Amino acid sequence: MKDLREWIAACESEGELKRVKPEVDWELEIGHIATLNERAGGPALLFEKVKGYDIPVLASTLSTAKRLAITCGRPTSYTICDLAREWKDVIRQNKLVPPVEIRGEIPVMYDVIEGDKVNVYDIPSPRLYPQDGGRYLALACNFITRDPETGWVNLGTYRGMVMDEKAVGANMMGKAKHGRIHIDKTLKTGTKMSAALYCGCDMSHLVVGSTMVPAQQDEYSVIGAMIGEPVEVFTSDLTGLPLPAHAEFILEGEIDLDPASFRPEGPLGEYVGYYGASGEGTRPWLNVKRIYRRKDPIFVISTVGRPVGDAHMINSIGRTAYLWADLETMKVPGIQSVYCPPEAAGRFWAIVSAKITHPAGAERVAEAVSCSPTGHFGMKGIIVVDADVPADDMAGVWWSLACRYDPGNDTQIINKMRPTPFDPALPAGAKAVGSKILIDATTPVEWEKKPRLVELDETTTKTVLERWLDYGFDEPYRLSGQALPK
Ligand SMILES: Cc1cc2nc3c(=O)[nH]c(=O)nc-3n(C[C@H](O)[C@H](O)[C@H](O)COP(=O)(O)O)c2cc1C
Ligand SMILES: [Mn+2]
Repeated sequence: MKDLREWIAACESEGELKRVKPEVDWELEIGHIATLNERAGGPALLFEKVKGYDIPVLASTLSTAKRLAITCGRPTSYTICDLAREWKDVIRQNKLVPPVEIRGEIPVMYDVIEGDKVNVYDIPSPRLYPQDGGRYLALACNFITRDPETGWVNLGTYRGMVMDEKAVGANMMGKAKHGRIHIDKTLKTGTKMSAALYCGCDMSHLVVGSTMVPAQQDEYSVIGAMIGEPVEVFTSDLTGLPLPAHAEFILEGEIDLDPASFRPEGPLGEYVGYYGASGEGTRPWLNVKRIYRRKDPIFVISTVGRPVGDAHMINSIGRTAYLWADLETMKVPGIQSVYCPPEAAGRFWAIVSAKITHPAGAERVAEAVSCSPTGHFGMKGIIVVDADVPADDMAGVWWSLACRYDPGNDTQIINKMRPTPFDPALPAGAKAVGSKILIDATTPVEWEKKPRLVELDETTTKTVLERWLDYGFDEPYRLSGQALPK
């Protein structure tokens, strides 16, 4: 999709969007409505009247698989696992679609606000939770920065707290973050880094901006691959950065990299459902020199916070796709499907369905996950199930844990792993090293006398599946997580 308006229309036609007409407050009320709505699996919300503003606010964008499917341009019956399988193929085949530069009428240049007129309080940034340190403008925004050595442009979803009329926090100092890599390289020759942040375009920008796309890889090209058409950009005469032509808002300027200039920032309710690693501190900020807005712009937010909200759905699809690609790249045999459940914040647990052919085969799969680029960091539980159970079939996974898992024999605890500092289960001050569990929930291949499975008759099943629609069912029969019918 080209822009947010097409995304909203697509959701609306699928009954996946609700317009909230009564006036709502950016102070706590929007955050609370959206959070409660997401917990109940509700629709995307377009708040049409925000107190003190004439700019609508879009929330709860990606908190169901159906809206993720709409975002990826796939049938709404697709599960996260189905979507991740296709994304994994894009990654494996490196099928990127680079952005194209457009000239002429640029929708987001409808309004260009500069100098004294810049006031970020003109945007209805919410304060989500009572213990949050302030109003957050960048919740569903991507920061755009450039590698001064290679020219690589990065998009990263980093939170941004409103600090004053022309200052928005830029929370990208985490060591592995690509924005941070750009900061470190820029610091070799100076202390000012050009940057922009934007929201809008369609929601694939948020999915890709908050996924760990490898360094030196341009996220615009990954978005292009996801939506099947190049992202349209224009080059800014202020910073030289490629900016998305169909964004709703773009804020552009520079970040002072001298730590003496950093300002108090945070906390924000984190995606684990607690305050922790990214609490109060002094952090860099974007000195906003220019704001671009579309005609009748729509602002977009995310609630972060406790699972399951949009942040966890994004984690789930991105980590599932990249972990799956890792396992195939590592040539781990027999992988059927992979799933990082959003309920576990989309990153702490992984389930892998695999054809096991060796007595230690399941351990091998779990160890591969544990050492992979995606799984080595912050993933603390890995469950391997047999190939007849799709990784995202939770009933099947529980059945495997109940009937194919003997804790004494099928569990390995690894006492030294790299946790995420966001893990609230580790004590404060001792978050450098964590542990992880590998669970083999497969029936041992070496058993000569295997438990006798209750099976369906193959011929009858085939006939029944062929006649499925005749019986009055609306759609052909398919379990999620299985290969899609061609
Ligand atoms: C709503 C939301 C807010 C996020 N906020 C931050 C943040 O403030 N700082 C951060 O380092 N990562 C944050 N993340 C995670 C990053 O987006 C993610 O790690 C991404 O890979 C960063 O991009 P990069 O890999 O190009 O550095 C957030 C993710 C979401 C979905
Ligand atoms: Mn990146």
